[in-house]
Amino acid sequence: MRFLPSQATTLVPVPFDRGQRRKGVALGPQRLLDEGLAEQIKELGWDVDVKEEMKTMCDGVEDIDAKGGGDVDGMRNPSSVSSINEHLSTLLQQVHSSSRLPVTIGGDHSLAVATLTATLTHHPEAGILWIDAHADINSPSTTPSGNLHGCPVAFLLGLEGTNVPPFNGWVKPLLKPERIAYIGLRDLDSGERKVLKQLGIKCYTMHHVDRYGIGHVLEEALSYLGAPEKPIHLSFDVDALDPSVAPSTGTPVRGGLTFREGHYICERVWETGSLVAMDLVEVNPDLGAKREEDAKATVAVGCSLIRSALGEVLL
Ligand SMILES: [Mn+2]
Repeated sequence: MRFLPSQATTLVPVPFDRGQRRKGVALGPQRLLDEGLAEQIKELGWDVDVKEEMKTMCDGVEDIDAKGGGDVDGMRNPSSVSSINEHLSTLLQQVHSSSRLPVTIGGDHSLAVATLTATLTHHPEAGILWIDAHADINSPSTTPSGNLHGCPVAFLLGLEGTNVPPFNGWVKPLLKPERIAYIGLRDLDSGERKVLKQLGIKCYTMHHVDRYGIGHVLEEALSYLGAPEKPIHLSFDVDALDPSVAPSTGTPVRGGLTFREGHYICERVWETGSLVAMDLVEVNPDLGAKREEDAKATVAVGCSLIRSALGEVLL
């Protein structure tokens, strides 16, 4: 580990679901913890602590949105999304400052407003590796749904339409377009395609994974982001995986990464020694055709992705 003095990590469960419409994603973090995630990481040789502070605040999100007026300017629940993220960002910056690796467990992907803010405040040079079926780069003015879990990247880039309250009170455009690379994309809105092309953002869709293989794609993405010399933030949305591997998620899209491709990404990022933060988001144990069976599989895969990024190897 290049940027950490010792193997110490802080797990930050954030049971937040207001960046999208489907109930249940708030149950994700507890399910991962119940699966024994903290103990599993300890067995890999890490000092592990769990910061549970966000739970209490997440219990009060309905009130926050009621006071904030609900849906505003085409955005759904901007008040709770902004205030949860502002608090989470402060908490994660403390984790970075204490030289521990923050692992944020969602909850929905709107939480990346905070995780990227904290990482880029502490490591301005960090490259963002975004593993997702979606680009999450809509702005409040381009989003077809108003769901803010589809917008975190736009806020960090400071794209047109993101300079809106309550976010403009604290979110800064800390991310440069050349400091993010996507892998796994396969479901893009038309406004997103346009902005990805305009800004020349590095995108490896599933087409590229099929054509060149995950090994080649990931080497290119890592070298593009400057690893191993530069720090890496890994933001992993479980919907990047094929729904046959991670069925319990809010916006599944067929044709995704295989079990091994997902884990390979995490293993290879660990090998660089450059990981400074990780997000694992969008596990929704309430979803999936075979409810409990699907939830178990998805929770297990969430835990094993985190373990792989924290040094679990096959041999
Ligand atoms: Mn996402």
